[in-house]
Amino acid sequence: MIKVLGRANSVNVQKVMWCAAELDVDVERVDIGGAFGGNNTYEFRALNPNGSVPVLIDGDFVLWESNAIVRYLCDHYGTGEWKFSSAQEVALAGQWMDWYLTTMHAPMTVLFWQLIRTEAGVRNAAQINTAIAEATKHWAILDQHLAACDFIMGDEPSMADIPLGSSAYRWHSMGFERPDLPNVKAWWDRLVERGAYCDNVMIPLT
Ligand SMILES: N[C@@H](CCC(=O)N[C@@H](CS)C(=O)NCC(=O)O)C(=O)O
Repeated sequence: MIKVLGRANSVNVQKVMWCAAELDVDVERVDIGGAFGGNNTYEFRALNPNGSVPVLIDGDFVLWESNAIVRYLCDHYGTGEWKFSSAQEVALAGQWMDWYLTTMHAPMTVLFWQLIRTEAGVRNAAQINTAIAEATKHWAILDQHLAACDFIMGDEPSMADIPLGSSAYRWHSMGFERPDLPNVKAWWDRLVERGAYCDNVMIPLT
């Protein structure tokens, strides 16, 4: 059976677990990282020299970087909308996945650390406001895209939805005044209807 090393409340682990559940792939997840530790051992760093989670072990194949793992799972185990047949579809899905990583992840991480991991009395309001403005700019781009489709690649969910969709739970659950982005909200409501999403992504933030 495939193993995923990583704690369930890591957004990067959630991407992988959500994807595996959508593909109906059985996964044994092992709690590593955060309060569980275990990611700074010699054995773990032999698997992932970064000491970060998730790590996927599929037989003798080892892979780290959550987006790469999602791509591998879809390519190797996906069917239907979970496995693209054209280079253009793969590239477009990759565009949104990479965009999340290079653009959206940073302000969303500031918000998460400030609003969830930092006590109310010592939060940095300037950092929070800058991150909200930055993230809003990016979510607005997705909102415009989603005006024409139910999911990022069209009528059905696909790997393109995984990174942004995982982050969307945090965006809609953290306590701040959200701008009105109706298409992003409607897309998130569609994700919430999916058991695989609820079970693996909608894990209490605190
Ligand atoms: N770019 C990497 C980032 C991995 C990463 O930073 N993981 C965090 C959890 S979200 C981690 O391992 N933090 C240390 C820990 O959990 O102890 C990926 O997408 O897999």
